[in-house]
Amino acid sequence: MATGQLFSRTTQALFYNYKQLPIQRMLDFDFLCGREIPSVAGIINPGAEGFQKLFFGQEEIAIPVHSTIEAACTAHPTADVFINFASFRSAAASSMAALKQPTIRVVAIIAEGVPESDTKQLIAYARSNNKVVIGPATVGGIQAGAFKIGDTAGTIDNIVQCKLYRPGSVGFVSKSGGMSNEMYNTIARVTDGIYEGIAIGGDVFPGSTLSDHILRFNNIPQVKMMVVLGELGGRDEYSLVEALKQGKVNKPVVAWVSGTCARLFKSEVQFGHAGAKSGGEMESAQGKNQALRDAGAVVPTSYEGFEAVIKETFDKLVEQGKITPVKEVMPPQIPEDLNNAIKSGKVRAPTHIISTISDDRGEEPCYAGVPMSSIVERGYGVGDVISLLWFKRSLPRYCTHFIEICIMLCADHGPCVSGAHNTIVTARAGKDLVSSLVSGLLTIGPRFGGAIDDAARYFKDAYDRGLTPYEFVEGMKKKGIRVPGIGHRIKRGDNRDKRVELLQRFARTHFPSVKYMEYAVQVETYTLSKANNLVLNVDGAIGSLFLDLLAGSGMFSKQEIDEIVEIGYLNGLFVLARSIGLIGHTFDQKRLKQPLYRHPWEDVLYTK
Ligand code: Q5B
Repeated sequence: MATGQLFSRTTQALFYNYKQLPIQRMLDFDFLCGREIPSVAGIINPGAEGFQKLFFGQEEIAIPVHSTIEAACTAHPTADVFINFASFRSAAASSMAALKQPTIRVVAIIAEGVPESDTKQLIAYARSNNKVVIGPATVGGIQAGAFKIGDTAGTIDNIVQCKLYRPGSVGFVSKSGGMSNEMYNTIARVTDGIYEGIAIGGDVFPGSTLSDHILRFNNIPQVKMMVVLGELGGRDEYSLVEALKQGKVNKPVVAWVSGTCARLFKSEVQFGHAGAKSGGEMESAQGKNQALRDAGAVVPTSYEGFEAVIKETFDKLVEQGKITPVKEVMPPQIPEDLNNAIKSGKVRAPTHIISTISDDRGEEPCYAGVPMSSIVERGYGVGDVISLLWFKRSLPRYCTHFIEICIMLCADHGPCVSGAHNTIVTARAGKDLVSSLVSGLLTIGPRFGGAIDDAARYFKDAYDRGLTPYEFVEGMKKKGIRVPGIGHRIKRGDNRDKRVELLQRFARTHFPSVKYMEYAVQVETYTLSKANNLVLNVDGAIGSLFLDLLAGSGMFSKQEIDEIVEIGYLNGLFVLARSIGLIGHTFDQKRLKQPLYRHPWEDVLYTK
């Protein structure tokens, strides 16, 4: 293992697998420490590329995302730490790939449960290539005031409380990541704080050992004393005992091996970590504590005494003039995330969208307050769903039935109408469903299918003002406006549109009043006297009958009816209905494998 500093204030990492929270915590730590460059140079998210927005203090920054380890290493040749947040299934392969990159020097493996045989291979490769592995099953490590791996040391509040935003004089190494948080706190209380802290992880075979880090700390001038927290199980602590005995460590070591309570159990016990298993005397916490004590480490008689011996050792070094406690500095305030601040009620923020028709935030989506399950249980149809989402109320069954009839009758009118023609041409040009559909939908307008709203507007205005059909039609003619809802390319006085008849028959049977429709029929009688094609068409029938539905159902105020007519809800019925047919035409052309459409020359009048 390398002999000295692992990290500095300019160290940058590549972060494997996008995990927003630990990356943001690293960047928040950077800001707290006053780093000039973010500690995460790039993110590797297999299969994805681009940028990920994160905060660096108050600024938003875009961190590059790479799809492979190789691409990330090429793009960021100075990033020499690889923080691996892969699952236990893929952690070994990705860690090995990272170790093989010439630019990567340190690999931290967070996953628990990495197969031991894989870890051994990683260790062997790292050792023979002079690289460092921290973990698996670790939270990582931290160099105070310089660089932090992932979630190490927990929240920003904890980091501030443990004074990890600036370096102290203590090198700390532990097996447990959870306990390292506790120890950062303890050490901050009784010394001038941590210089560097590493959690080696709780597996039987850690990538780097307690003694590896103690020997490294011994070579770092800023580290004046070391604190070790081991645990029962395995014999890792004995390599530290050996190093102490051989005089390889010349700075004070304060140590404790936890798990002394294992003796209280009658049978063998396994604690949280894979390696924390009580075994023979050598593996016991008592055995290891005694061996460390005998080798010259300062070892208390219980965990409760740990803090006191750390303090004593530190105070002695201060007295001896070996430590000049660092001067306290005030870390900057990390701006709070808006979402957290809102959640805690500290701030309020304006919303950017208002929505009143549906809500998917609860257990089940609701349409105008009616839960999905009620819609299904009550046997609602598409007419009810339209009435909830368009009109924000449950309309009586005859109204929703009428809406459904409109949808069914307008779903299609053959391949020759302009919308279907466009869809067919588009589908035959090889375009996809949505393109084919919208090319047909875009033809819906004042002449084709999109005259329902105007029909409702003009019929309502004329009827409400008491105009006779003659006055209305002639008035429109004077203004040069064709009466919306009147006229058809195919239908005639002697070949009425069946759809119009069906709608009228339904309304006459079920609607309380059909005054607007009767008015439209009178208008038709007058226009038919002028020309045989000036029939009341399907748009005119729906427009006038919807006025009757709105006025006769008693479900809408006068103001609401005016608003519906003014906004223009009713063309929506044709758009929705005809989408069904246009989708059908698209599938039909694709099914029939129709080639590119080209209009025949013979059908074009070429003229100058
Ligand atoms: N004239 C629909 O016209 C059409 C007149 C009029 C007074 C009128 C025309 C029109 C209003 C818009 C409307 C919806 C363009 C139609 C639909 C869905 C569809 C379609 C499908 C489906 C047809 C001949 C003479 C001229 C005109 C006069 C015509 N309409 N006068 N008011 N409304 N209507 N659209 O046949 O003296 O000779 O100059 O704009 O309601 O789109 O099946 O195809 O389901 O897909 O091309 O049903 O009526 O007649 O333009 O040659 O006019 O009649 O001023 O008089 P045409 P033109 P003049 S339903």
